This record gives sequence, C-alpha cells and structure tokens, in this order.
Amino acid sequence: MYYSLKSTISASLPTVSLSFPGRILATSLDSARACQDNMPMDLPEGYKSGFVAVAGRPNVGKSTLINAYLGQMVAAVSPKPQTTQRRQLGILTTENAQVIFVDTPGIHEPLHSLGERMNSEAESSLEDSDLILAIFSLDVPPTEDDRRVAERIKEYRNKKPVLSALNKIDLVEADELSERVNSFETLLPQVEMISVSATLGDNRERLLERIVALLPEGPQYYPQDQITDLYEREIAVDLIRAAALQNLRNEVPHAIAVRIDEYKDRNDHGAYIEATLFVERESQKGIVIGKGGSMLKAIGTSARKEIEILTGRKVFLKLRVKVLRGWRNDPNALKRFQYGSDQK
Ligand SMILES: Nc1nc2c(ncn2[C@@H]2O[C@H](COP(=O)(O)OP(=O)(O)OP(=O)(O)O)[C@@H](O)[C@H]2O)c(=O)[nH]1
Ligand SMILES: [Mg+2]
Repeated sequence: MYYSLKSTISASLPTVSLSFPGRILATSLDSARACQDNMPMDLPEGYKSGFVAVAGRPNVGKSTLINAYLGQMVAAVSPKPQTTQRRQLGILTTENAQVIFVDTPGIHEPLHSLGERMNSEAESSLEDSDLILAIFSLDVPPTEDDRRVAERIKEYRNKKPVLSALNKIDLVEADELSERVNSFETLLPQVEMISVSATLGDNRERLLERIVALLPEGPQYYPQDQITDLYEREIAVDLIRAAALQNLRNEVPHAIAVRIDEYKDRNDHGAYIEATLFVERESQKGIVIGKGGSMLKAIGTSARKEIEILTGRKVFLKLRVKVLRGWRNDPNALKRFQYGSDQK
C-alpha cells in the first residue's frame, strides 16, 4: 500500500499503479510524467507543478524540511549523516500547485560502492528535476562536501531554476549570522538564498512560495492524497535503519542494512513486522544486539513507535541480526537491498 494522508488510499490510486503491483509507482521521473493522463484535469488556470530535487551534503536537514512541508514524517531523519540512502518523493498538493520534492541521499566523498550509488542517485535527481533546491546548513561554515555540492549544482544553473535554503538558522548566533550567510553566498553566486529553520518553521512558507513561483505550469502528476511513492514497508525499512542510527553511537550504524522478512496485517488495527538487520562483521553483531539484547530492544522500541505514528495503527515488530560480510561493497547484496538498482 502506498502511504497517503488517507492511509487507505488503494481504491483511489490511478490505474498506472495497478500495473506495478508491489513496486514503486514511478521508476523514473519521466515515467511519472507519463502518468499524467490518468489524473483529474479540473485544475485552476495557471496550476503549477514539478519535481524539486532537494540536494545537499549529508545531515543538512533535507528530509526534515520535506517532512515539515508534508506535515508528517515520511522520510527518515536522524542526527547521523547519510540517513537517506535512496531517492524518495514527498508530494505536496495544494489548490495552486503540486510540488514533488525529491529527497536525495547526501552528496559526499564515497568510501564504498554503496556511497557511490547514493551519490549517483542524487545526481540523476538533479538531472531529472524541474528545479533544484540546494540545502546548506548554517550551523557550521561551508565544508568540503558543501563545496562538492555547489560545484555539481553550478553545472545546472543555466539549464533550470536553482534556489537555495540555508537551514538551521536557529543554531547560529545573531552576531555571526551575516558572515556565515556570506560564506555560503560565495559558494553559489547569483543563486537566491533563503535562511530557514526546517524544525522551527522560520521562513518555511516564504521558501515554499518561491519554489512554487519558479515551477512551470503543469498537471497533477499524482493523486492529491498521495504523499510519497514508497510503500509502507519500504518506509518501515528506513525508519528501522534510522532508529539504529539514533541508538548506536559508534561507526556500526552505517554498516547496517535492513530487510523486511514479513509484513502482515493483524486484523484491522495492527501490523506484524519481522525484519533482519544485516551487519558486516561478527563484532558488529554483538554491538547491535547489546548486553542481554538491550540495544536491539531499544532500536526495536524506537522504530516501532515511529512506524506506529506513520501508519496510525499498532505495530508488533520483531528484529533479528545477521552478518553479511562486506555487503556495502557487494553488488549482489546492494541489489538485494535495492540501493539504486530498480530506480534507474
Ligand atoms: N536545530 C535544527 N536542527 C535541524 C534542522 N533541520 C534539521 N535538523 C536536524 O538535523 C539532523 C539531520 O536532519 P536530516 O533531515 O536527517 O538531514 P538530511 O539532509 O536528510 O541527511 P541525509 O539523509 O543523511 O543526507 C536531524 O537531527 C534533524 O533533526 C533545523 O532547522 N534546526
Ligand atoms: Mg535525509
């Protein structure tokens, strides 16, 4: 089931979704565009729509901003970098516009094949989008990864509108603000930059107005109550991973992949989920399980709470841990965990 505001959307899905049972709605942004024939056409004149690639280094708040616009958590968020590992849509439909945010993995210096795939996933979203929203974070001066992001985005400046959000304005001292803003302005000269706080809401509305203003006129690509292109179980994978990121302190978290083994409805009110956390080494398995199973229990509890909020129903979640040596450099494993494999 796609996750939507109604959460029981299946009856109102467009015919196109039925031809991809169990799959992501749009395998590419172009195929989403091709869906438009199935959409209602009674839109006001001048209706705006399009795909907004939300790009930036890891941890700047891309997913947080998208969740804030949607008014609920559809994209996993955590204080650790590289939380988002694959492209995900966040679809905001208003009376005047349909803004399709494309949440992308943070662009960074890759250390393994998984990192390379994450970067290329982000890059293809830049290419396919109608508008690029470059996100930087004001809490620290520009980093190497910020420069990398700026260089990539510069290539598109003459091809499509580019807008930038300087996030986490709430974390900057007032007397440092203008100097900090300047340092980002020099990264992307001639690009309009708006300072925002994704969490507190400062300037969020203004940023959205500018996004809508820069989008082309167009149809509703998605039904108005659909808010993402991922299924509940795919979002659950991300939420379980984010819970592991939040609970584990050392380097283990990024070596974790999650596979859902069972996802069943339990009468009308609940869901039964079994999932496996794959780690790369035996020693990591011990850390993830924790003393007497305490860490795995903590991860399970926070993941279950998030999935319950997302789905609005009771969830029974059972987790186990297995070792899959070096999976981040194993093309077959990456394919199995669907990193970039079926979205290109
Ligand atoms: N104080 C403050 N924290 C924020 C703000 N926006 C995001 N954060 C925090 O920053 C951290 C990273 O947020 P994410 O949304 O996961 O960042 P991301 O850019 O999606 O990161 P990746 O998926 O790793 O690329 C989380 O702990 C958020 O709560 C903000 O405006 N102010
Ligand atoms: Mg993210």
